[in-house]
Amino acid sequence: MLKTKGGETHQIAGDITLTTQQGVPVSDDQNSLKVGSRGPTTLEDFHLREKIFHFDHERIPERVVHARGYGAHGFFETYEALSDITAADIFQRAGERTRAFVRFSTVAGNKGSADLARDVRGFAVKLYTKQGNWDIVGNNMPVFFIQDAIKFPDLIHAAKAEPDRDFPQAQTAHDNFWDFASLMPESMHMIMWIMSDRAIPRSLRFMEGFGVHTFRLVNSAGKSTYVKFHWKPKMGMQSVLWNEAVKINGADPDFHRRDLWSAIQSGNYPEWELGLQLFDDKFADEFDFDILDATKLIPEEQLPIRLVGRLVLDRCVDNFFAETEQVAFCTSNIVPGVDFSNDPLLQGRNFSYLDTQIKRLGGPNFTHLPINAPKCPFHNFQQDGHMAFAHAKGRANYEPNSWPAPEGGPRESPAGGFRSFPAPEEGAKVRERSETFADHYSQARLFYISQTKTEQKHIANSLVFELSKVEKVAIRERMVSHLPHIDRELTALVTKGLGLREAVKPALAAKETRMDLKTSKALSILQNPPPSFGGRKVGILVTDGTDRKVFNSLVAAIAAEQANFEVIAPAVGGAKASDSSFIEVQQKIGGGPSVLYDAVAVLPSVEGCQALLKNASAKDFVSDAFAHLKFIGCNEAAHALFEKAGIEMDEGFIPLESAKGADAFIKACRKLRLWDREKLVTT
Ligand code: HDE
Repeated sequence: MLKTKGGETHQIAGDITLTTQQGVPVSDDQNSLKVGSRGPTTLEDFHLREKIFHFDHERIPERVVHARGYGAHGFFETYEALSDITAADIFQRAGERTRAFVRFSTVAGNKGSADLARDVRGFAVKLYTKQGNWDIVGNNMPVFFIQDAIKFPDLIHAAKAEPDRDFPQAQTAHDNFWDFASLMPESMHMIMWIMSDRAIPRSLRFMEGFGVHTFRLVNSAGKSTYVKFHWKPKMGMQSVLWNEAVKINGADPDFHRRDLWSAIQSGNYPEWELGLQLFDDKFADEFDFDILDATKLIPEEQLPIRLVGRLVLDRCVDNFFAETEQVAFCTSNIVPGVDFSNDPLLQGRNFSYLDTQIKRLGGPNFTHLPINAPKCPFHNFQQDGHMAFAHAKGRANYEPNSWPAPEGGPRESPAGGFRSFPAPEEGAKVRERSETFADHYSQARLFYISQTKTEQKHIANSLVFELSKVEKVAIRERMVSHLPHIDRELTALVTKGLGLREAVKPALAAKETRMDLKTSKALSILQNPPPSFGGRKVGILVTDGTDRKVFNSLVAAIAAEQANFEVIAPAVGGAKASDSSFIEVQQKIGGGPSVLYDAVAVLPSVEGCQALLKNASAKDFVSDAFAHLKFIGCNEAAHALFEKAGIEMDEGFIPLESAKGADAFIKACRKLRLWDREKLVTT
């Protein structure tokens, strides 16, 4: 360290010397160049100017939708060759691994918004195949709000903050959103999804992904098969409760990104299987709905999913900006063997994504960025533009040309090159929606009736919550007027919850709701429980004097289940266990509320618990865990805390006095929540 007149800190270079962007070594990075130490700053200070100029330009426009996101690297592994169905190179060889990058996102909130917003989650996958980059830019819900791309700007304007006041942030609970939705009956199916627990996932690792639109797979003989893409999480699905979501947003607005980061850093790599629903024209013609309508899904029970590979995320980014922020997904990035359908939403997206990248990343050369560049060889005669740093050598920058190879550059490949499926198309040029898109309610009903009673209640509760934030009564009522077409009981629950004095007259329906559709178990989270408690997290509350043996047995049981834990104590410096050994602590009480964990264990000593009784955060820890239906492992000393918090212990409390107790606790945790308790607590 140098001693200086002003007392500022100077750290002197060892191996790495600080330089300007031009490579000029810097002697002093603490002081600008001035005329006398108290005089004016000089304009010739090129180091100061360069440093501040660069800082001033650090921001790029955030994405207009899906601004808040988090990405990770990984690979896709093909289970079996699918050459009978598609010529896509990625599906030609069993066991082959292809590099992948995935970005998860919320839709409505700004880049700095909180992770647990009630929202759709983006699930965008870039597959760096040997025949070019293939982007499957999907969501965690299989349907969408609108049927035609022309309505997208309206949908997003209505969902995001209102333009005069710039709030609310990352919430649909406001007049503009529900005004728009209630005037768009086609959105009702998606409304059921976003009002369900699917919109508040516990972890990005525990949610499904969907390509949403119908695509085509085309084999080398030119035969086309329609396809819907699905991503199935290996660790099962799981969501939080709404009251929990609200509190997580305060306790840890980065909850989802921290969870993904920690899982990958600790070697607990999240994994999904790619599923295909494959069908032909005959199925499409006979299906109850139009396969080009993105507000409809094809139930798995009607068209089973074939699992064809797995996606593993095993590496965090080195730099968030360079990779997650600059990654540019485009639905138009497809490869030979894959093709589009005429879904009008998909067709509009194919324009939008390329267009938005040019605005966001500042020019046409965003494909040169390492995260966006293919990993296979690529050659063309495109050149110049802002920030071009990849270019061909030599003289030929056009073709046809008569320069010999290799100077002559690349040429087209009729045999291996991308060819569009020659679907015969004809028709008058019209602005018209097909009549086959007119059934707006049948699948909204299908989704609702496929849920358990608990899940149905959550849908009703969130409709009541959101519509209670709507100020204009006419908007609330217009929204409720759609519900009779979905389910009578749902209508009654929402009408009552909103305190509407009279029953609302049902909206005019373009088509009557079909009552003959069979329920689909696959649409429910609770009817598809996870295989284990693995990947989940226990919060262990300790004090000085906590029983070491009990603590150790719990930690061992958690490890055996491949779950994780954090220790919470009065001070982050640690706790002294019963045998005077040291317990490492990750969170101070208050900093680690129980909403951050899937289950909790409360293991104070008798004296330690006396102090907890006076601690409001300790009481919140247990009362929230109880209200959020969590399993609570505890020793006898903890009972005083439950009593103080007004909790009546039930079968969700598992005694932790011995190693056997720990196993019983983890076994209970596999159910994730004690749903029966929900009758007793309303949040
Ligand atoms: Fe997007 N969408 N979208 N979208 N979308 C964008 O592209 C758009 C739609 C989805 O992590 C934008 O790069 C239109 C459906 C994801 O970087 C933009 C329409 C689905 C992401 C855009 C839709 C999606 C985006 C903004 C209606 C699920 C984040 C930034 C026709 C299948 C990708 C960007 C990432 C992002 C347009 C509808 C998923 C503006 C016009 C349906 C996951 O181009």
